[in-house]
Amino acid sequence: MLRPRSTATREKVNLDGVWRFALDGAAGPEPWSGPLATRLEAAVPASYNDLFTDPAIRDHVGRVWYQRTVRVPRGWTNERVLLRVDAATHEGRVYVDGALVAEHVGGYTPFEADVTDHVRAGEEFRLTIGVNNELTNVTIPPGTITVSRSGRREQQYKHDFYNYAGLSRSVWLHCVPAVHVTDVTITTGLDGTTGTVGYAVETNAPAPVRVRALDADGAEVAAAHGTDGVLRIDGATPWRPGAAYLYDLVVEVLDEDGDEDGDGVLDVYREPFGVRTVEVRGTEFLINGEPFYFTGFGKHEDTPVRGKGHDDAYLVHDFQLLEWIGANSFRTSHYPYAEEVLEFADRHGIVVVDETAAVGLNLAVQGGLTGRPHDPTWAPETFGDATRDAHARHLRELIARDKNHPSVVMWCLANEASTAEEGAREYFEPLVGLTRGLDPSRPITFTAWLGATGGNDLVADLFDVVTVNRYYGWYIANGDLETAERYLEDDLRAWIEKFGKPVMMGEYGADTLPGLHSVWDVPWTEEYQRDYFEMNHRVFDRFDAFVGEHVWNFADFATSNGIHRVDGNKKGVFTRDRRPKSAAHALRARWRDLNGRR
Ligand code: BDP
Repeated sequence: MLRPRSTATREKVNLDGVWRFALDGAAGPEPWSGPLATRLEAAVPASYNDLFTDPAIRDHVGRVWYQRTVRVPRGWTNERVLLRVDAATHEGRVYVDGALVAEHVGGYTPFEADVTDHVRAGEEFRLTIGVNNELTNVTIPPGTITVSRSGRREQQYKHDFYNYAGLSRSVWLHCVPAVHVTDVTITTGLDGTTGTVGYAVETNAPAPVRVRALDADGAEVAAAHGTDGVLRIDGATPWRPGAAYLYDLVVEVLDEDGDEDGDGVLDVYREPFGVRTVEVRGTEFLINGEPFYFTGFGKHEDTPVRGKGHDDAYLVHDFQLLEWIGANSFRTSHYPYAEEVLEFADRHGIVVVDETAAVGLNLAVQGGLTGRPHDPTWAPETFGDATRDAHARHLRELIARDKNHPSVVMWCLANEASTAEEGAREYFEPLVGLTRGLDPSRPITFTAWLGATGGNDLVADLFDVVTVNRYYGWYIANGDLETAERYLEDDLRAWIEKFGKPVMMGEYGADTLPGLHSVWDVPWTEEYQRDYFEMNHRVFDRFDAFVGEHVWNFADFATSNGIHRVDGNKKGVFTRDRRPKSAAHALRARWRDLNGRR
């Protein structure tokens, strides 16, 4: 789905700000039918949970309502008017005055509605958006709603991060001309020093199309007519990790005479792209034909007060910290991040493993922790065909949204699903096929949980890169790094020997309380986190097939309550307010050295 942009033929109005807000039930049976009866106001973009002091709002399970009035710019008389919601977590319902114009399930991908027939240029309308945070066995991510003995509806889920909800990203009103571009797909290659730029343009009605590639200075370097083809850029500057270079593809829809009079451009869209290749060969991960070793983190969209609300200040600061520490990459654990994040990564040469929101498709974890038999993960009453259909829809939306970002070098289809359990292959094989069909240009991976090993995993051969999440020295052999080292080495060796593919660490980490110190191996101390990483790195460096290390986590983050968590997950190398723990300095020394050498 194209991002709204201002061009010579398109305009956009950002609808962020403070909106009226109410819990479902508190605002009448049809909250969209008039002004929302409420005293509350909520910031957009932001998760609503931490904005208010009332626990009934923070812990609400169900729908909430946002409302504001919007004036359509008076110049938009002959335009199509679209309303775009970048994210409504996890389900959104949009009303223009009394009319339902859009419904969408999935909290981390955008959706839009053509509202032309419901609005008038120069006039105001009432915009009401209902957002539901419920997770079930057929949503991605999944969850279960239970009712406690005291009668409270509670949301259970199989991931630790807090189930923040609301309008966590921007909302836009934008306009496009009657005949317009609806999609652009760009796939690049390198032929010696020539960049090849495959393009495919879709329009809402048949019309002549012209494409032009501009370099970073705005000079035209290639052009063609037609809805698809390949442009060649001689002496192209590739997009490289740490050295981003972006071109623009200017796509023009022309009138019937093909703009021969110089006055026939019906629509213009502009899509940035980078010329680069990605390939897995043997046990190597290659970007532009050169071996790439991932250094960086699994992150979260998580900040105080805003929750998962996108924030440009944190965006800039987090990327500064990535650069400071020598990280060249991160994984969008455990859901697609705001498009602003990927655009920033494109501009700054940070490599991204783009992950779906499929986290928690695993009932074996509970069994593993309690020793009790667990329900089968892959069954119609738990995660069956309907779950997989939701997963497939989500994958389609993710790839449609992110396919043109040069920073995105790999899709991660799921985090820690139960891939060693009967039914896993039947679940994943069609999703792998779907992903490869939608995007043959990028490698794919998944992250393997502790219970899936080189010996028992049922799906790894379907993927290009094996990403393992391992907590030896934390959940296993806690406080005993010597034993942990042996477990880890055996574990990694088994994956490497069995599959002959590149292996990387998707998560390794230790909860750490800043300010806690010890001369011994005491978990939770700053020294222990540092030594834990050092042990991991010793092991990684023993394997040639090892292609990267993503520490868990970049920063401390909010979780739901639980006996394993004290005010959230503290495995951050930075605190939640982005101060470095001691391990940050050790990582910095290693990663700067590694990146200097590679
Ligand atoms: C892993 C999960 C991650 C958790 C982490 C932890 O992938 O989301 O936060 O464990 O327990 O299993 O810290």
